[in-house]
Amino acid sequence: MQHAQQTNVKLNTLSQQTLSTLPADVDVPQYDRSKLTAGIVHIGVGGFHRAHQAMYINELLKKPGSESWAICGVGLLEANRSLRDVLVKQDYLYTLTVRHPNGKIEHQVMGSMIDFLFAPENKQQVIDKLVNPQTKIVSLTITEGGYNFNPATSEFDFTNPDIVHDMAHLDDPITAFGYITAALLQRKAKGMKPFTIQSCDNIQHNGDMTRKMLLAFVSKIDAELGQWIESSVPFPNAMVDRITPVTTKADIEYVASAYNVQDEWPITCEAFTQWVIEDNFSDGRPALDSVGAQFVTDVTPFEKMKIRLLNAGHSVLGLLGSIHGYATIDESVTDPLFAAYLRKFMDDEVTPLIEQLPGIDLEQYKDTLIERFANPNIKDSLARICLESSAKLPKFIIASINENIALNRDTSLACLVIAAWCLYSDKRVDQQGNQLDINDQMAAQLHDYASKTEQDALSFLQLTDLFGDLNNQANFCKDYRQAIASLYAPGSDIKSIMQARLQAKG
Ligand code: CS2
Repeated sequence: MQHAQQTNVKLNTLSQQTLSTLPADVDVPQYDRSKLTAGIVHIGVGGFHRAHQAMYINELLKKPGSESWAICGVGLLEANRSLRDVLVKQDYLYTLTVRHPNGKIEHQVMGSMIDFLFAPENKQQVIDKLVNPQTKIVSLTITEGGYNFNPATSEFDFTNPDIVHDMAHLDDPITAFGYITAALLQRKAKGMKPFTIQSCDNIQHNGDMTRKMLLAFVSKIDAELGQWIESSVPFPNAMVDRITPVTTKADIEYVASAYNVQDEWPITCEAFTQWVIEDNFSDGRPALDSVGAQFVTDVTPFEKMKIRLLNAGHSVLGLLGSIHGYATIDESVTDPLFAAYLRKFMDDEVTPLIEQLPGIDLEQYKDTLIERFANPNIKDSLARICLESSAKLPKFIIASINENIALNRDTSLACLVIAAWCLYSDKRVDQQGNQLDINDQMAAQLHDYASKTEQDALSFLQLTDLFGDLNNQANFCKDYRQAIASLYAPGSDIKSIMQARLQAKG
């Protein structure tokens, strides 16, 4: 591997033309990208999509016969403008840097994306692309919040101003629901087949949830379209998994120094990857099972296992670790107390709720999770984990709390996490007084309810859109009051509180 000298030499931009200058150890697309067509339109091209679905498709395109399954990315948000600019400059190519725990690094250049439409600039172009008969699958990573459901009731939120706008202006949509509905209306009118809608977000029953939300939206617009969607649009559920931290300046510099090429938006991720998908598609599908994904008839147990253990585990470390002053997941989980707390949470407050899966050893799965979290080469920031907690925690942690309460089981480890979230939202500083940001659609409400805690210990729980009726659960509330009292005590130390809770569990 050659290293660029620290000079002012201007590096070539990564592009189709400069691919041949890359050293032999970089896995570059050898397939003819000019022959590809976009069978998949993907809405929400974040880091995760580029490390996961786009990687599987890149592997698939290496096989002859799969040319019609390339990806056209779509960015709905103004914030996607710079991504579009970079991708256009780079012929939609980018580097995936896979970092193993032992320090091994692999570089792959992904060639599976062949176009990117920046919706705010040309909405009609996006609708046309969705209507184009080449488009067989519309996939989504719009984050948990993008599905527009009330976290406590899981019902569609008709009050969202963007949704109100889209209901009245389907020719000028803002949301994924608006675009998809506009396109399906045209497909139906033209007698075309619908596309499959494939969610790749961390929501249990992500396909069912997408279906429910889309049908709620469409019900107010066109009942016949609703019936057509119900009877003919497949929404395969899927479990998706690959830890993908936010790209840093260091990642960009690393690619530049390792390969003498300028990639302005490389993606770094762990080596582990998993995709379990229900085999339910309207108009064909890529042979993803030939490149490591798994097709099943029912994904429920896989997704529950992943969301309640991995994603919840992240939130446990994210919130408790942030209060302590840790910055990354690996830093938190290499603290033996945090590792023990996480393991006990997984063993006692989640495992009994998870169905035994044939071929999966849950104990081993949990061991692997802790190893993956501890990967010292993946600097996954707690800030990323705590981002949009209001969309995540109801699905990741509160769902398990509710199930445990119904079974009369203890929830004390999860309870401290909720109390820590309250402290985080209230004080917005860690134990050393360093600032913690709340990046959350519900930031104002979170802060508002949390900031009344010193007058009313249960104030945060009264945010019923998130917590449902937890504030009426006597045992939970008693425990939560204790957690709040210890966290808010002068000079309190999160580790001693965690230790005490662990000991009380026995
Ligand atoms: C994380 C996920 O956002 C989060 O809170 O738990 O992004 C997680 O890294 C992925 O789901 C891993 O597959």
